[in-house]
Parts: sequence; C-alpha cells; structure tokens
Amino acid sequence: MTAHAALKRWVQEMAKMCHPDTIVWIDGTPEEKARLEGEAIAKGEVLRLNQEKLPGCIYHRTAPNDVARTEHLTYVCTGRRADAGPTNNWMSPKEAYARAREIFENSMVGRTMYVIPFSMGPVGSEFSKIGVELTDSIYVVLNMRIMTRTGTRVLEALGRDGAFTKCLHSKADLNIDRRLILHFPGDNTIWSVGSGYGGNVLLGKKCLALRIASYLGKHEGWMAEHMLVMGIEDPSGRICYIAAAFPSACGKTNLAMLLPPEGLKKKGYRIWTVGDDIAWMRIDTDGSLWAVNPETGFFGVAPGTNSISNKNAMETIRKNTIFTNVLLTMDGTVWWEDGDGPVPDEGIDWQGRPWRPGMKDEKGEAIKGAHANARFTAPIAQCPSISNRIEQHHGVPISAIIFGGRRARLAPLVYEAFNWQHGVYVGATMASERTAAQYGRQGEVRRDPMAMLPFCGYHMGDYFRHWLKMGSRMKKPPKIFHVNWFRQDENGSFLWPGYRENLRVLEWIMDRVDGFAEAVKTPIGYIPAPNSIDMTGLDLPVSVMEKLLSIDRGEWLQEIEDHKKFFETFGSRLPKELMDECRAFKKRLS
Ligand code: GTP
Ligand code: SPV
Ligand code: MN
Repeated sequence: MTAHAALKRWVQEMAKMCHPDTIVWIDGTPEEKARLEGEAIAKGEVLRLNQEKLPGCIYHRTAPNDVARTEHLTYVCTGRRADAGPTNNWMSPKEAYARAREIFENSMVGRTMYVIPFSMGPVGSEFSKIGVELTDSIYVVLNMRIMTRTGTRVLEALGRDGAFTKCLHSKADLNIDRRLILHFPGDNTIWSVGSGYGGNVLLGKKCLALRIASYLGKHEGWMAEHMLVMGIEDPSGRICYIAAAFPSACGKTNLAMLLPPEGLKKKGYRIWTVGDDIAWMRIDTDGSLWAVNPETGFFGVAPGTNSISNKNAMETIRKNTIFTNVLLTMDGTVWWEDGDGPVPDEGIDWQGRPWRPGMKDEKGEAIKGAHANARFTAPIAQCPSISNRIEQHHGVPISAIIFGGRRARLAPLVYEAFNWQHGVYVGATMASERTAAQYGRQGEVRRDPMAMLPFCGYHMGDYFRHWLKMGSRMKKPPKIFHVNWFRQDENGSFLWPGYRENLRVLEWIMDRVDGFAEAVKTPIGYIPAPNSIDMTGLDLPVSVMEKLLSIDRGEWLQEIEDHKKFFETFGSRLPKELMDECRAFKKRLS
C-alpha cells in the first residue's frame, strides 16, 4: 500500500460512500494482469479472444447507450460559472458533488473497488502528473494499465505527501439519466459515474490529461493539447517533430504512424510515433517548445483501420490488445467495417446479436458489425514506428503545429499562418463536422478551437490568451499550419486520397519550416505554389489539385462573419488580438 496519509484517507472516504465489498490496490505487475483478466472473464465482463491468432487479446462490449463520450453530461465545476466559459457545461461544485454523491452512494455494493495509481508522463519526471483512479470496473483497470504507467512505482514516486488528481469512477447502473462526468479543477478532482465508455471513464485521458491539465498548464505556464506528436526523419537522417490537433476521429492516430506512400519511398523518409492523442508541451531552456506524450497506449478508432490505410496500427494490435464494440467472429477473432480480410460470413455484432453481412434494420439500412466508434486499446510499445524518445522526460522539440478538421468545403488542403498570432486565430476558428466519437448530430459543422472544444477545462477566452502568451515567451515558436484531408467534390467524394499520401503535405510543411518550399501569399495564409508539393507516383489531375487549393473569397467572407459571432460569445475575455486578426483578415479578402 502506501505511506501517503491523505491518499489513504481519501480512499477510505470514497469507500464509505460507494460501499464496495473489497478494495484492491493495483500494483502494475504482469501477474496482476493475468489475475484480473481471469476475474473479468469469469464475470462475463470481457471475453478471451482466440489466443493463437490474437495472443493476450480480450474483447469487451459497452452498453448500447454508452459507446461514445457524452459531452452534454460532461461538466466543468468551478466556483464561478464565468470561469468555465461559454463552451463548457457548468455546475457549481456544491451541486455537482451532491448530485453525483446520490448516484455514487452504495454503487459498489457487491463489487470490488480498484485503486489505480497512475502517472501521466514518465514516472518521476518533474513534468509528469500523478493521478489515482478508484473504479469498480475491471475493464477500466485493464485499459488504464495499457494507457498509463500504473502501480507500485507510481506510489513510490508519490511518496508520503505528493500531489495527485483524485479520480473517482463507478459504472453504477450505466443509466444515461444518471450519468455525470464532473471536473473540479479547484480541487484537482474528477468524478465520473454511470458510464463504462473510454473517454468518460479512463480518467487519465481526456479528463485529467486534457481538462484538468489544461487548467494546470494555464497556471503553471505550459500547454495540454489534443494533439498527436510525430517525428519525420528526412533522407539526411535529421528528425523534425510536429504536433497536430485534429478533432476526435479526424485522423490523428492515422497520421501519427503513417508509412510513406510508394511514390515517395525512395526518398527514404521514416516516421517516428511519439503520441496519437495528447501532447503536453512546455518551453525548455533553449526557448523552444518541447512535447511529451503523457500516455503509453493508443485508444484508437477500429473501423476503417486496415493494412492499407494503417499498417502500423494493424501490427500494433496483433497482441495484448483490448477490442471494444467490434464484431466478434465465430473463431474468436475480431472484424470491423473496412477492416482486413474478407467480410466474415457470420459473427456477433457489437450489441451481442447474431450478425451476417447484408443484414438490414427496419429503415432498410445496413446493420454494422462494429460500432462506428469501436476502439482498440494497445500498448504504444508494440507500434513498429515507436519513437525512442518516449521515456525522455524532455520529450521532443516541436518545429511545426498543424491544425485540421473535417471540412467538405472551404478549407484548402494546406495553408501556413503568417505568424504565431495569426496561427492562434487559425486554431481558434477551426471547425469540423461531428463524428461518431461523440453523441450528437453526425456531420454537423461546429467550431472546435484547437480541437479542444470538449476538452478545455477553463474559459476558452483565457485559453486563447494563454496561447498568445506562450508564443511571446518562445525564442523560436513553431510555425503554424492548417490542413484539410476531407474536402469533397460536387458528388461528395474526397478530393484528396489522404492517409499515406498526407506525407506529401508534411514534406511541404517541413520544407516551409526550413524556409525553402515555394508558397503563394493569399488572404488566408501561404498556400503551396504550383508544383511545390511532390506528386511523384500519385496520379492526381492538376485540376483536382487546383480545387484542393482553391480559395473562395465569398465563402470565406461568410465564414469570417461566423468567426466574429463565435468570438463574441467570449465577451470581454476574448483577447483583443483575435478580433484584430478577424478585421485584418476581412480587409485582406475585400
Ligand atoms: P480520436 O481517437 O477520436 O481522437 O481520433 P483520431 O483523430 O485519432 O482519428 P483516426 O486516426 O482514428 O481516424 C478517424 C477516421 O478518419 C478513421 O475512420 C480513418 O479511416 C479516417 N481517416 C484518417 N485519416 C484520413 C485521411 O487522410 N483521409 C480520409 N479520407 N480519412 C481519414
Ligand atoms: C476522442 O474522442 O477524442 C478519443 C476517444 O480520443 S475518447 O478517449 O473516448 O475520448
Ligand atoms: Mn482524441
């Protein structure tokens, strides 16, 4: 156990409220994994998959009403409503604790409460944060063991009186009307109840490493961002690191472990994966921005992942992986839409019902074997492209920051911001179509600043100010870019092939960082000059490339009006610099 008196006291207090039958402290050993899996299988919480084909892999289904983050049930509980800002749901801490307490009360009767000490970032690093999650879900424990550094060594790092985030989770009765995901930045506390789905319950991830950490970062002078981090090794052997913020299910995992396309292979690029979802960044003694990935695993979208779209992910998930809400095949393996191999003749779908290809629902729509937000949880250490700097407490130096969203129209394939302040404007006005990673109307375009709309743990206006301030503190701030892999033609087909081919855009970005790729200055920023993107081996008509890079002034003028309206919601807490950017942009367009 631990010599940390406050930790022990808190565990006792929470146990008094939730009333578990037993309390088990997670030590992080391999023996523990075997034991927990055995228990979970015996209870029917998970299934063991075919161990010959998928060694160390297990299968889990969440409740059908619990398959994505529930943003409308997610709250930032600050003393004053104004401090949560207009983009967060708010509840007073008093009301939030009281409402949740009612649901937590006796929620663990007949269950075990697991105590998971975990570290976000290398154990013992000055820049890491420690959390302790109490949960009644073995599935959560097994996931946390992959996604974070857990166990005794974390308790040792915590010592007798170290600071930690208090994370409490109970599935309770999985009732969506009794589901709450509550953040108390002032108390360094997270309470989540009534869910068993990933981002709602793996409290180290979105809750701690983004919502609480963004708040801490603001106060301590660093940044917690919804970003992948990757290294691109050029033919000379130099590695340039970039961080990219795309909203949920918009391509971070895919980009983070990209393989060069055939046509560019002979150039000899190599990609090194640092992280696929979260970046913690700070200014180091050299005045540059350095990033670490606080996680140790991937919680990736399964559908669409196959050996052509993402070979490295397929290699990563061949063993020791948890599959959630995918199709279970008759031989104990897994499958999902647009996955590898032939479509199985039959299986059990994500809701546990018999499934055959071609089955239709009452509306005549195809019944999917896997939920669109089905996920795999796999150790980053199994990724063939893993960077050797994962355990480096300094992390990696960032040369470029990329923003991107899913926009069928408007945003070109790539453009570069004029400078940091303009880049912050580009990030702040990002928008994207809603995906299956969150509840709500799919496809609807919404503003998603820096891909942080659901994850910023404080007032978004203050967050923009923090970004501006970070830029002014850096000796050489990263260049900022915007990409859009999802522009469509009149028939709704993607204009850009995406996936591996995205390296062509990254190459242009790196060359811009080095100052030699040619660009054209436009009102929105710098776009690639004709022929400045290497298209060797990619048969894309010039006219399509022109469409991909085209800028419609009329549409952008309309867009600016929307930017302004969005900015106005932040009132006096919007940095004046962003309205200035808005005005300057309008002037450039007219
Ligand atoms: P979260 O884990 O929810 O944060 O998502 P993510 O940003 O890591 O997204 P991911 O890489 O898992 O991709 C989500 C979906 O986008 C998958 O269905 C991919 O197949 C698809 N996708 C990824 N990259 C591209 C691309 O370049 N072009 C197109 N058209 N689709 C892509
Ligand atoms: C996301 O939705 O951005 C994810 C998955 O990465 S979850 O952990 O569920 O939030
Ligand atoms: Mn994410």
